[in-house]
Amino acid sequence: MKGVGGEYTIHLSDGQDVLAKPRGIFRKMKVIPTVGDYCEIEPSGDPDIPYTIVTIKDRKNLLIRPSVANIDVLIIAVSISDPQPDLKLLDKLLILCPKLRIDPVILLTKTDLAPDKAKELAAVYEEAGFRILQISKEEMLSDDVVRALFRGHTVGVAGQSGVGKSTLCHRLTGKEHIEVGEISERLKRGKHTTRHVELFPYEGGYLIDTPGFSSLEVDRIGISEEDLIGGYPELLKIAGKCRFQDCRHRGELGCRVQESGISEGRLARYREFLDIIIETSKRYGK
Ligand SMILES: Nc1nc2c(ncn2[C@@H]2O[C@H](COP(=O)(O)OP(=O)(O)OP(=O)(O)O)[C@@H](O)[C@H]2O)c(=O)[nH]1
Ligand SMILES: [Mg+2]
Ligand SMILES: [Zn+2]
Repeated sequence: MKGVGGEYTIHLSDGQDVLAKPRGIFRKMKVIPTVGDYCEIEPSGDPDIPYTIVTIKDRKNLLIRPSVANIDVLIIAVSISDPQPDLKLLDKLLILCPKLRIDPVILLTKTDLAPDKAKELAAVYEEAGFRILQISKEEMLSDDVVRALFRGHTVGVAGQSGVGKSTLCHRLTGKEHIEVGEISERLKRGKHTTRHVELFPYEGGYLIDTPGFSSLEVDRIGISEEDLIGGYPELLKIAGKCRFQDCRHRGELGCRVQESGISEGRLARYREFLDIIIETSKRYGK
């Protein structure tokens, strides 16, 4: 659940929390126990730290910053206003998710501030093939939606500063363990940040709220052309339909990208990302 100074809090299958230290072998193998890991423990004989982590299960995925393992679902929070939606960040996160075997769910927040704009944006991403949920000051996710989202899953909440990630976590759990910041007028960003990553048991799964998720270091994770297309279900639908088998949908002869129904904005961002990938692979010889 969390690790502070080499001591880890382990949430047992019976619901109990216990303290454990990793076996020395992990250090030799350069394996760092990470929040989100599934592990096995044994009694250590030390009354202060009564357990030893003896095995760590193979990970489904591992994020470096923030450091979390085995995320199943990523709620990507986007506010319709205050701050303005950063669709480039949204699309980047949507590209990243399939690469890391994470199910993305888009959460439109603050829809009370601009209901019409919210409907429009929701329609764009729904048509693209994503799951999109909406909340406002008055409206919260239904219990059924929440239960299905969390059951058996480790769920992270990502998004720009100030979109309402902490507010969501607070409304879900009713707990104040996660700070909510007023947006500072001068900096236009939230005031405080949680200092360490921590999981909270919730609805048969786990919830993570960490401010580090705002950028998720998307630019440092090597994205290939193949990964890129994974973030565009609408383009996957027309795969092989253009005149050229290897069409990149950048205005080639006989390109049928218009039939995909992709929005202008998403197509422009796709082409922008593609340019960067092509440029980078040229520079480093692939
Ligand atoms: N109008 C409106 N305001 C909201 C809503 N949800 C959150 N807010 C406000 O938005 C501000 C920022 O919310 P936070 O939950 O702190 O945002 P955050 O995403 O955790 O921000 P960081 O921790 O900086 O990454 C707070 O003042 C909230 O009261 C909403 O649905 N409608
Ligand atoms: Mg926050
Ligand atoms: Zn094409």
